[in-house]
Formats: sequence, structure tokens, C-alpha cells
Amino acid sequence: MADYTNMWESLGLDLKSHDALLSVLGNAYSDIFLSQKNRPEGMKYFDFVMSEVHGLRIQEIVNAKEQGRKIIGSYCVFVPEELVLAVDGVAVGLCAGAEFNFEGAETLLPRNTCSLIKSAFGFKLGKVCPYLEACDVVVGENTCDGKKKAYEILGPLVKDLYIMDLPQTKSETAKALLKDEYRKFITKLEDVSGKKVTADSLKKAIEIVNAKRMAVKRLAAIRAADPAPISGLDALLVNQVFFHDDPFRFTDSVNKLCDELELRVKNNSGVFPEGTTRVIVSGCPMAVPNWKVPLLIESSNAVIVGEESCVGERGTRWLTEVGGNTVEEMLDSIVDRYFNIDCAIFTPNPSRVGYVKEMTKNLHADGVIHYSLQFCQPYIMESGPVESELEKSGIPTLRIETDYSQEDAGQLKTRIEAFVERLKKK
Ligand code: BJ8
Repeated sequence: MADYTNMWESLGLDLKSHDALLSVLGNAYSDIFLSQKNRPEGMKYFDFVMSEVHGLRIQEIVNAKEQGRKIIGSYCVFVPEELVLAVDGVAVGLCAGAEFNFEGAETLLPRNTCSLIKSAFGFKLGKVCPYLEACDVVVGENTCDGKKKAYEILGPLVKDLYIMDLPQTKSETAKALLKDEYRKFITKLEDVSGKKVTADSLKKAIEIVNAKRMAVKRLAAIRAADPAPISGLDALLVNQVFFHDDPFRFTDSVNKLCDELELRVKNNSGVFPEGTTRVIVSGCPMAVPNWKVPLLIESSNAVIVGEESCVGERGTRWLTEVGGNTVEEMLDSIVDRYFNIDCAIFTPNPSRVGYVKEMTKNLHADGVIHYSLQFCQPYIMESGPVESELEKSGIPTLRIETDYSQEDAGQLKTRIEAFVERLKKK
């Protein structure tokens, strides 16, 4: 990586802590990803992205800022990238997946807060996230209670925190609320950028984001093959990079990867032997660099063939209809698209378990591992009913609850291995 010290300094990063973080990350990446056997050639692009995730990509974002484009950060897949692109903004995902500076985070947050929220605060207080520091606006969405209340504390720490309210049910009134919130968000984006959302700019933005989603949907479908042409770890990485990369380059790279994988499928070649136990992971999102559980699964003689998660199919499986001619009509399509998202903050939320079943069938999975972060009430609460419903349908399910530390890795590995054994005997 080139020397980006001046850029990091100008963003206000704490260089010493940032160096320490990058070195831990770099080592973890080599150990976890580069040591995998028979990886697709197309993963080289993603290796490069990861090696430059705080370098070249940030340089591009800083250049975009200098050209007057606004950088809009968010923590949730309910914040429509289409609207950001429609004012020529740059959308970046800010969810944090590493245990960094939790002591600092716990000076502001209760200890019993999920790791994802603590990590976001740890990164902010430790000044190590160049994405967050480059943001002109950070969008905080009212989803779970943890995030909702944490944004009240985050507000004074960032330049411009914009709160987006979100519904918690799937009623018609709830849908109207979502539309109203997206309308207000358009006004906010127009104010900060000085640009108008037009029918033309919105249509183009919808097409860009749809193309990105179609590429990852294509990748998701290829994973139905046995032998698995790509590891779950690599596929997760692609889904994580989705939130950071330039959309055009990302789409192009995923499609190239898919061309290669389709060829692998044709030649019956894969990363794990044919007949390897196949699992779906369902639950809380795994933000980069949260690779702990997938690594444990894939080092226990199983392969992950799908993620029912916001960093996975829950975040990408719906496209936005491209039919309308006016901003209003297109906004309706955007609302229709986002209102489908079956996050556990909704009550009731039956479509989620229905989709896990569908994924299990389509991807020929042997079982489901339900992943919840400790203190994440929505997903932990939902995990019981999800497990019973899946087991009732003959789908073996393992529920795990964990955090970002490595303390429980041994215990989790034992449980995962026992579950994989159970699946083999099916
Ligand atoms: S749409 S899943 S990205 S809210 S893990 S912070 S839920 S306590 S992340 Fe999410 Fe949007 Fe829903 Fe998806 Fe709260 Fe749970 Fe923590 Fe979570």
C-alpha cells in the first residue's frame, strides 16, 4: 500500500491506533482468507480492495469530496443508496465488525450493548475509521432500541447526524411513514448537496444499485452447486465489500467472478469436496471484519452456502422496479422495495423464517446456524420461534449467541462440530 499518512492525518485519524488496527486486520486477513485452498482467481480483486480499504478507496472518496460530492454514511440497509446516488453523493456503509476500543465505547454506552454498536463507538472514539471521518452526513435510523438510543449519544460526536425514523410493523400506515421519511431524506440530501433529485438522476441511480444487487444475486444463485464453487468466507467478503466499493467497479468485478464460478460449476470443480455438509447462516449482519463464526464453520468440515442477513440476501434480494417516469412514481417503487426487508425489528416478521426455508431448499443446505449478537434483543427473541419453525419443517437448526471477542471460540467450535456431525447423520 502506498503512503497515505497525510490523507489519514487530514481526516483526523489517530495514526498510532490506526496503524495498530491495520496491522491486526492485515494479519487476520492473510490467515483467514489467503490461506484458503483453490480460491477463485476473481477473488484477487477483493483481496486488493481489502488491502486498500483504508487507502485507495478512501483516496477516491476524498477526491470525490474535493469535487463537491457529498459522502453519506449509514448503519443500515434501510437507507436507500439510490437516493444518495441521485444527488451524485457517495454512499458508504459504516457498520463496524471489530472489537476495537470497547473500553472507550463503554464509557458512553452500557456494557450490555451489542458488539456492532460498541464497535461503531469504539471506532469513532478511537478515531480509526476513515469512512466515518470522511462523512458529510451520518444517517442514524430508528431500528432497534440499541441503535436508536445510541444515536442520541453519537449525535454530538459527528459533524451532521441525520435521524431517519423507521416503521416497526408492515401495515399500510407504516408504509406511508417510510415514504414520508424517504421524502424528508431527499430534502436533506438536496440541501447538503445543492443538487435536485430529478426523474433522470433517480432512474440512473436505481439502475446502478439494481445492477449491483443483480450481480450479488447471481453469486448467491451459483452457490446452489455441489461442490461449492466458492467458500462462504469469500462470498461473505464480497457482500461486505458491497458497502464500501465504487458501485460500477464492484458490479463488474462480481460479474467477472461469477463468470469464473459458472465455469467451475460446469467443470464440477469446487473449493470443498462434493458432498461437504452445507449450512445457511441466518441472523445479525456480519460487518467487515467480522469473520469469526464463518471461519469456525468452514474449519469444521462444512461450507456456508448462503447468508440470510443484511450483509447477504436480506440486504440484496429485492430489486427496485424501474417502471416509473416521475420522481414520485420512482419513490413509490423504492418504498415498495425497501418495505420488504424483513429485519427482526418488525413485528410480526413471518416472512423472514419463510425465506430461510426457501434458501435452505434452493441452496440444498443441510441445516441452519442462527447467529445472534449478544444483547441483540430483536434477533435473539426471534431465534426461538425461528428454530422451532425450522425444526418443525425438518431443517436442523443451531442457535448461537456470541460477540466480537475470541473468548468463546473454542466452545463455539465444539458446538458447531457437533452440529455438523448431526447434519451428516441426517
Ligand atoms: S435492517 S438487521 S442493518 S437494523 S445487532 S444494532 S439489530 S442490537 S444491525 Fe440491522 Fe438495519 Fe435491521 Fe439490517 Fe441492533 Fe441487533 Fe445490534 Fe443490529
